[in-house]
Formats: sequence, C-alpha cells, structure tokens
Amino acid sequence: MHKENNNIPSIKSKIGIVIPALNEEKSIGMVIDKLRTVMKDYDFEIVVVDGKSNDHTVEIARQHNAQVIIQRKKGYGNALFGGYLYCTEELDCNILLTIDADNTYNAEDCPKMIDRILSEDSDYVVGKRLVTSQSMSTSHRFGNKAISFLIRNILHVDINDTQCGLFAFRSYLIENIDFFTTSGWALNTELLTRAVESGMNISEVEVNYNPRIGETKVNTLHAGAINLAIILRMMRDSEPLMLLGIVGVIIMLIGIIAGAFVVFDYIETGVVHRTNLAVLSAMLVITGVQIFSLGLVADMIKRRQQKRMHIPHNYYKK
Ligand SMILES: Nc1nc2c(ncn2[C@@H]2O[C@H](COP(=O)(O)OP(=O)(O)O)[C@@H](O)[C@H]2O)c(=O)[nH]1
Ligand SMILES: [Mg+2]
Repeated sequence: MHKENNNIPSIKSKIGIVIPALNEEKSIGMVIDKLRTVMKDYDFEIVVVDGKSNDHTVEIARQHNAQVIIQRKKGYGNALFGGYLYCTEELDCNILLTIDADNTYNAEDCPKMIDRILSEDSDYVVGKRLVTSQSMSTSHRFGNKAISFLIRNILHVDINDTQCGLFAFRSYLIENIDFFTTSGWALNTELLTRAVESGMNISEVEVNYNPRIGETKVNTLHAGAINLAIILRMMRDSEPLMLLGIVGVIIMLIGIIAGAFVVFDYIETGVVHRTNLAVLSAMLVITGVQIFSLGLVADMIKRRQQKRMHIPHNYYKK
C-alpha cells in the first residue's frame, strides 16, 4: 500500500525539476508551463539543461521563467548530472525530478511521484510507462523490455521500466557520487544501480507516455549497446560469481571432456597417443578453475563492500 498525498512531513523539501533539452523549441514552453501549474503546491525550481541547442530552446525556456544552464560536455547523462549538481549546490534542492522536454510525459504524473518520496514511502521512484503503438515503435518497446528484464534480475529490483525518463529521487544519492561512468543514455541504469547499492527504497508508479513532439535524439541501437555494456559491467560488479562462475565451469567442462578422450585411450592401449590433447585439456581445466576462483574472490570482496556501504542517510525529522 502506498500512501499518496497524505502524511507529508514538515521537513523542508525543495524539488529540483531537471529538464534535459536538445532542440526542443516546439515543446519546451508547454512542458514548463504545465509543470508550474501542477506543482503549484510544492516548493520547486525548474532547471532546463540545454545541450547547446541550435534552435530557440534556450530563449523560450527563459521566457517561461525557467532557469537555464548550458551543459559543458555532450550527452543526455552529462546534462542530467550537471542539472543535479546545480540543483543541489546552487539551489539547495533535496529532491530531484527528471522529465523530458518533448512532452512525452504528463506533468500531472509528477506530484504522485514526489508524494511517494515526501510520504517516506520511497527514496527513488521510477515511472512505468503506459506505452501505445503510437508513442513507441515495436523495436524500441522490445529493446526496452529486454534491457529492463536484465537489469531487474541482476539488481533484484522490482522495476518494470528501467529506461523511463520520468523519475525522482532524494538528492543524497548524487551527493555521495563524485562522478558517473556514463555520460550518455545509460545514466538511468547507473543511477538505479547506485540507488540499489546505497540501500534506497525503490518503487514505480504508472505514468502516461505520449508521442513526442519534434525529432527524437536517441539512436536505439547505440543506446542499446551502451546499456548492454553497462549491464555486463553490473554483472561483473554485482554478480561476479554468476558471471565468472559460469564461464569458469564451461571452460572446465570442455577441458574434462577433452581429457576423457586421453584417459579412455590410455586405459585401452596403455599409451598416451594424443599428448597435444592432454596438454590442452590440462590447460583448460586449470584456466577454468582459476576463473571460477576469481569469481569466488570477487564475490567475497563484493559482500564486504556491501557491508561497509551501509550509509546512515535515511533520516527524517518528523
Ligand atoms: N541537454 C541535453 N539534452 C538531451 C541530449 N540528448 C537528448 N536530450 C534531451 O533528453 C530528452 C530525451 O531525449 P529523447 O530524444 O526524447 O529520447 P527518447 O525519450 O528516448 O526518445 C529530451 O528532452 C531531449 O531533448 C543532450 O545531449 N543534451
Ligand atoms: Mg523523449
């Protein structure tokens, strides 16, 4: 049961709404205005992070009274991180919400995400997009599902749509992070990973997803490849025994099968005919055992780190 819109504690909560925008002049004004209307009962700042647009995105955002910062480097992830730093360091925000500038998300869905955090139900809230065939292509939908499936199972987190661009979290998550390893599309994945690692309560709320206004900036294949690389790294970091264990056992089995030929031959004839195969078999078994052992050690290190990472950040003044 999630509490919504009640039990809001008196703790000061200032919300930084971060909107990454790259050439979104057709929609940015509308997105800002809608947010201002639905968020009128909250203390919030709207920060548009511009990726050096060559249309009128910046002027329109300023006309609609949003704060505008220009990102130094390239990429969606870089834009978000810049926006989060600005909101926490300059504007004193302690809750951060991210939403696209292209009007795909409904501003009306934002308060229910924020209320989840204010009511102390969650520290990190991700949207679960109600997608239609008009709002997302079949290939994009399939890719999203596959990536979310992998991430859900590796992180053991009950989130169905890990790539949703509408999400909110308590800002201490990024205050403890000096840098991100991703600057592009996989930042959502990395943020979620860090949220899990730092013991945040994570939940999802259903959100609407409309066809976007203007051109998409995402290259599905590129974004998918970056996400897969991140997922492999996550497996190495969070499930080393599974990744290295499986690889080690497979190599060991191949070595044992190769060795069996040599042994049976020896039993039958009393002579080792295939010395090459015998050497190869021994090498494969040794390599397999080593990789498996590496997995065991990595698993031990991971468990020790997890114990140390219990940061006492979950405080509320009630
Ligand atoms: N500042 C900045 N914003 C970006 C960049 N790339 C994409 N965006 C914005 O990030 C949001 C998500 O991009 P979008 O093209 O809608 O991707 P999609 O929602 O996955 O189709 C939009 O508001 C874009 O304008 C970038 O490099 N810098
Ligand atoms: Mg979009």
